[in-house]
This record gives sequence, structure tokens and C-alpha cells, in this order.
Amino acid sequence: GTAAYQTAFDTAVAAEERIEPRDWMPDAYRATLVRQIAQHAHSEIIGMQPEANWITRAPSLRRKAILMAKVQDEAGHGLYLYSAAETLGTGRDELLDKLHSGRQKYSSIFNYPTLTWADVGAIGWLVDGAAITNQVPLCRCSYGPYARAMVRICKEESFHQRQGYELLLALSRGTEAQHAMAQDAVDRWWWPSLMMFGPPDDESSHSAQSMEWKIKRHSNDELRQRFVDICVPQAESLGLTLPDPDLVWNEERGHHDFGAIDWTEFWEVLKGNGPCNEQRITQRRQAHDEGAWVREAAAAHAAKHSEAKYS
Ligand code: FAQ
Repeated sequence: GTAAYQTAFDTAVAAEERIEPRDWMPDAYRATLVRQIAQHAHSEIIGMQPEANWITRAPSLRRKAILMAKVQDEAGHGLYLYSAAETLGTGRDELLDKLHSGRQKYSSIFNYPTLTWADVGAIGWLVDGAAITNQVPLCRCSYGPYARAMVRICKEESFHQRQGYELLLALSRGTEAQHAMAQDAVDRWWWPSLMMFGPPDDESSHSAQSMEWKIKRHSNDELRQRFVDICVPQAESLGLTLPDPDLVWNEERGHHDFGAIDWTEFWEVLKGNGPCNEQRITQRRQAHDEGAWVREAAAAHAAKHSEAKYS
């Protein structure tokens, strides 16, 4: 009966074994994975928008080639993640429908505008940096298909982070105006990047259960702290400052203390009231509608192909 299945599942999770698509799993485990993986997939494809905004205005051929490669990688990450979600029995149509109707979320970070070229650098350094910090532990997630997708995604994210850092370094060492543009971008992206890790632990509704299931390996606040500690020396080498007067090394804790995050802003963005929420979802729906002919053609081709094979 179910009790025996539950015991087998608990034993496998405790032994650090992977749960695979055909294994029995509790309904709530499946639902949590679909929620998190779908949100992650949606973030990848919505996250293409703010940077794609700068492809036509990249300052050189080299920068343009790098940026195009990065945005294409994000489309690829979306595909790996939708495939991982599909192994849990939820179709891609359903997931996209939920995104388009606001029933599933995507990361808060992609509701902020990219005002200057330096924002492409700040996104790479901070947003991809935060993404890697969050995702490296997900390579050890108890659900096999998600963990394996993360391995490849993390390798690609490392390149993304590196290109952002290198871009900001070039601007920081450039003219006075270029340096100021880099600083302004970091000033605007720093706090939203800290919010990417999710609400503080005492307001994180899913953390305890997800950690017990070994989907999450660290709490939101732990990963946020790790990210702050990584960024401080990197900001120094960049010659840029982080916009937080309370950011200071705490010898006793062995970590940096940092200022209070504006959680009201975070929850407002989640409710749809961020600066770009409406623009992002409108553009996503439009892209989906404009791609209808591709899906129809692919389905027609597949049908023809399978007829030929079996007739
Ligand atoms: N934005 O109980 P928790 C990328 C929601 S990186 C929006 O702590 P959980 C790469 C949460 O869903 C970005 N909503 O939740 C890239 C829940 O609401 P619900 C994507 C958020 O799941 C770079 C409620 O708050 N990465 O795309 C956020 O245990 C550049 C309570 O929160 C991932 O998705 C947020 N920031 O922990 C691409 C990583 N935070 O569902 C393009 C995988 C929380 O009950 C360009 N996800 N919420 O209605 C995770 O690790 C987790 O889901 C957390 C949240 C840590 C994000």
C-alpha cells in the first residue's frame, strides 16, 4: 500500500538516492517540483527580454556575438527545464498557459528595466551570479531530471557571469562617463538581486518542507549571505561600490553584515506591480501567438513522419 511506497521514498531521499520519473512520490513532492521547476523555466524565457533589448545596440560586433549567445543559452535553459517539468506529468502547454494567465510566477528580477548598456554587465555579474549561487546546490536536488539539468545550466551560467564581470570591468576602467554608467547599473541591480533568493527564512512558506525533501539544500537567507560575501571582494576588484552603507565585515560571524531589504517592494513586484511586469507578460503572450504557426507546422510534420513510419 501507500505506506510502503512512502517508506521506500523516505529511505531513498535519506540515502541521497535520486528520485526518478517512474518512481512513486508523494503528491505534494510532485506539486512542489512542478511549481519550482516551472517558475524556473518561465524565468529563463522571460529573462531573455531585458537583455535582448540591447542586442541591436551592442557597442561592438564582439559584444553583440556574446550577448546573442547568452540570450540563446537562456532559451535552451528554458527547454531543459520545461522538459524536466514534463517528466512529472505536466504538459508544456499547460505550464505556458499558467504563465500567460498569471497562475504561475517567474523571478521578480525580470520585472526591472534595462536602461543602459551597463545593465547588461550588471545582469551578468549580479543576476547570473545570484542564479549560480542558488543553482549549484540544486545540482544535488533529490529529483534526478532537475538535478541533471542544473549541471549543464550552471556551466553556462558561469560563462554568463564572467562576461558580465568583464563588461563591467571594461566600463569601470573606461572614461568617467562609462565608469558612472557602470556604477549606476550596479546601484539599481544590487537590491533586486538580493531579493532573487526569496523571502527571509521566517516568511518562506516552502523552505522547511523542500529542505526535508532535499529539493532545496540551503535556506534563502543562507544563500543570500553566501552571495553577499562573494560579491564584496569582486566589487572591490571592479572598482565599483555596492549601494549599502551598512555593508561591513563582521569578524565574529565570519560574514558581511548588510542593510535591510525592502520586502514591501519584493511583494509588490510579485503581485504584478513592478516597473515592467505588464510589459514582460504582454511581450511573452505576443511571442507565443506569433509562434503558433511554428507549433502547427511541427505537429503536422510529426504526424506525417509517424504515418510514413507505420504505414
Ligand atoms: N521571484 O517559500 P519560498 C535565472 C515566491 S535565475 C518570484 O521561499 P521557494 C537565470 C515563491 O514562489 C531566476 N517569486 O519559495 C537567468 C513562493 O510563492 P508561491 C530563476 C518568488 O520556492 C539570469 C513565495 O514567494 N531561478 O532565471 C521569488 O521555496 C539572467 C514564498 O517563497 C529559480 O527559479 C522570486 N525571487 O524558494 C536567466 C531557481 N522568491 O509559489 C536569464 C529555482 C520566492 O507559493 C537572465 N528556484 N518567490 O506562490 C528556487 O530555488 C526557489 O523557488 C526560490 C524560492 C529560492 C526562488
